Amino acid sequence: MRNITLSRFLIEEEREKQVICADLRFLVEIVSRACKAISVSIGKGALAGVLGSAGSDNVQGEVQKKLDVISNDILLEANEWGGHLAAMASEEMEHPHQIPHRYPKGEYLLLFDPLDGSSNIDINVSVGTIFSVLRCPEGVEPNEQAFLQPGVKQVCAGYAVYGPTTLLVLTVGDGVHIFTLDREMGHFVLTQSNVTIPADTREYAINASNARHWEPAVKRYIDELQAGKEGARGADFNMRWVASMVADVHRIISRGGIFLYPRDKRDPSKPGKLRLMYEANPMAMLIEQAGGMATDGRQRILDIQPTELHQRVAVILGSKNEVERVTSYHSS
Ligand code: P6P
Repeated sequence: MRNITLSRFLIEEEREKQVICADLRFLVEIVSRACKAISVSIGKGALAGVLGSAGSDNVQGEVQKKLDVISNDILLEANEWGGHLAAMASEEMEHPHQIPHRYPKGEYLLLFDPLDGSSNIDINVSVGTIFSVLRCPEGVEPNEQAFLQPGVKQVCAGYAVYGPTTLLVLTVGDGVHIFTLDREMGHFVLTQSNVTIPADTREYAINASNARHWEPAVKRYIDELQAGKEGARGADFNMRWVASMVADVHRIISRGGIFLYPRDKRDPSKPGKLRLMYEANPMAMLIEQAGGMATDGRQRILDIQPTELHQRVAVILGSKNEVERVTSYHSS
């Protein structure tokens, strides 16, 4: 597996399995190159003066870190000239980014959270880039409406995690594959293919400081985990919360677990904190492709029909049997 680069993997997916076409292969390669550039920027940190806030807020009303803006710009500049995209959408931009008239357009819509978990940047904790690819409907202007497709319509999803190593985790609908950045050679090398998530787990991830805001179903589920051997589950559980979705999801992709960012009562207008189009949907596709499950507590995330580009959603994903259990508590 050592010598299978991302490019070779994509060529073989295209040639031998007809799973992807040349334009989608090109798109993934361009995004991977942008993630390499983001990894280099992050790696320089304070040495390049890229830490700290950019002095602006994004459309979510969140303080933008310098690296949020840098990462967003890297992805826009890398993708706008290639002729593979109809438009792009980002957590950092209120409206879709149109392809400049001087460049040709393609059939794909690229959505991304350029630097998820960026509140962790200044404390040197893993962060990541999350991306999702849809087809632009035939003959449709690539405005916001064109993006509002349920997650089942994704043709590709992935994330880069910038940690001790930089990894690219990718699915084009044919399983989940992990590539490690070989910094000396400057390319991603396939290091794990057809990743599967165990159906059971003894590890959960949730921000427990929100417990008083949770719905009864989540409260019941977490209380049972915390009751351990003496409780209804008859087993002890462990908890992890990195507060960087990419890092928490990568742990689940790597060894199983359940991640919950449920709806809570703090702001009824927000059915959760995480965004559907460029966080929940790509992660849900990856989790399902790896044999896991992803719901909002009541329905499959990938079936949700979006109404707004930046809409939020409750997220419960990971090991199938645990996600099924906590989802069943919502309906009982
Ligand atoms: P909290 C990062 O800001 C993020 O969007 C996700 O990456 C992460 O899972 C979540 O928010 C953390 O939220 O409320 O625990 O800080």
